[in-house]
Amino acid sequence: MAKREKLGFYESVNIINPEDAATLFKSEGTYPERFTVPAWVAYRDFRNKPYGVLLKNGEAWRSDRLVLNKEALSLEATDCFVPLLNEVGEDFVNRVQVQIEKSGRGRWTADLTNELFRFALESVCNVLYGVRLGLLQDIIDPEAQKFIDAVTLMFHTTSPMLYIPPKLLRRINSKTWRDHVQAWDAIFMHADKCIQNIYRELRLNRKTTKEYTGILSSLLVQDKLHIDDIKASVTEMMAGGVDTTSMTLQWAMFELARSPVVQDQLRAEILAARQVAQGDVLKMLKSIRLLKAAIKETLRLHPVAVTLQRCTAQEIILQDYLIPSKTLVQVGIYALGRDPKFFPKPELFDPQRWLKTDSTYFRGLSFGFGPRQCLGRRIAELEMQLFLIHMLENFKIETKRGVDIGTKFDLILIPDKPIHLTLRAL
Ligand code: HEM
Ligand code: 2DC
Repeated sequence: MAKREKLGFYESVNIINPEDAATLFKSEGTYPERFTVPAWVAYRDFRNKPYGVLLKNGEAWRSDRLVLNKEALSLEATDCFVPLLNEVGEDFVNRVQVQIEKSGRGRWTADLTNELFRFALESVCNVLYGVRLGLLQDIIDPEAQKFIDAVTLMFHTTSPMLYIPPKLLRRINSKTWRDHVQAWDAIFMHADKCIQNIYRELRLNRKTTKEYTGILSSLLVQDKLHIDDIKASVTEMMAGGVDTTSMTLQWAMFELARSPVVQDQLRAEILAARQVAQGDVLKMLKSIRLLKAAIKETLRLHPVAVTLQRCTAQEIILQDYLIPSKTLVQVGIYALGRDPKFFPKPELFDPQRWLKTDSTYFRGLSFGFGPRQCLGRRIAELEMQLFLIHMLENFKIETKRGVDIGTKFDLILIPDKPIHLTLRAL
């Protein structure tokens, strides 16, 4: 059951059983480490860039992460994200409405990949910087589009370097390495520009406004992290905020298009929640359990990360095997999500399965687990909830029947062909 395998030249123990995952995560300790993506470290070492939380370990990771948790995961902070993400969701709807009017047919059919990239970058930047980039307008800043393309290229060029050492590719000056460097250069350059703008503004306007102005301002004002560490982690969050939520939303709309009954249930839940909350969005988010389950269900079938990994901090026993300390263990969350032993009728898109508390133990792991879990989790969840609320209130989502979309590994998991969705005005 637990299987030894090689990931390139990395040996690892592979598991999918939720009980084993529980054992692994319960023993991970204070400084959990995952598999370090070699290409990402190689770039930073090559350019002499500091690591953010994504790549740090030990005490350096923990002290940064504790400060960042307060800004990105605490309830205090996340309540402030809601109005920022809500307005971006509303603007996406407006953009779709314009496209529908242009078509003159009451509907719009398209591959929404780039539209969703723009939405996701607009969203994460509003939370990070408290600034609208205007990416939901017809004409956008070419720098922003470059950033989006750079993140995709960065992921794409990372995967070959899981198997071939980046040092080697660098020595032979291969295209993969060059593209990878170019991609990260573009990412850092643009993020730096955004960060500098806020930094400058903050120095000019010394008056401390009471209004919430985003994660970066908060970090700068607090002065608990060194500016280089702030920059490194904010850059990671900006890059991490593009392909992850956008691809998940695309899959979510695809699944809802194929399950019109579920789609109607969600719409009914949202309408009821809106009425009860009387326009208070924060309140509304507390009564949309099925929508939250639908997002979990989407990530079960379409996780962003194919596996979770931990380097064991101590000896553990999995399925009668003794796993030594410092062993890389991978939880195959893609395989887990599709295994009938753990999810009956796994091919069925059924959000309700998450509302039965007895069958969810260590199964919802899409954002990882514990102190090392996804730092962007709350941003991602709120962004996706608010997006789907507004979309379902305004459009019927449809897709051509019988089109099978598979999954491709491009470091993150993505659709293996374009998904065409139709948005019909309600
Ligand atoms: C880490 C998934 C969106 C930033 C992770 C991990 C997973 C994950 C599985 C590894 C966790 C672990 O090892 O336990 C996802 C999914 C997303 C998403 C499914 C959306 C659907 C985001 C967003 C951001 C972000 C929007 C930025 C705002 C990060 C960072 C880490 C991380 C910085 C590394 C944290 C650390 O090592 O301390 N994510 N993510 N992610 N994610 Fe996300
Ligand atoms: C890729 O074998 C496959 O959230 C490898 O937002 C193991 C592995 C290790 C780390 C994982 C990675 C996989 C997939 C992408 C993840 C990453 C940790 C964080 C990252 C899951 C499964 C991601 C997408 C972050 C990326 C932030 C970055 C752009 C600065």
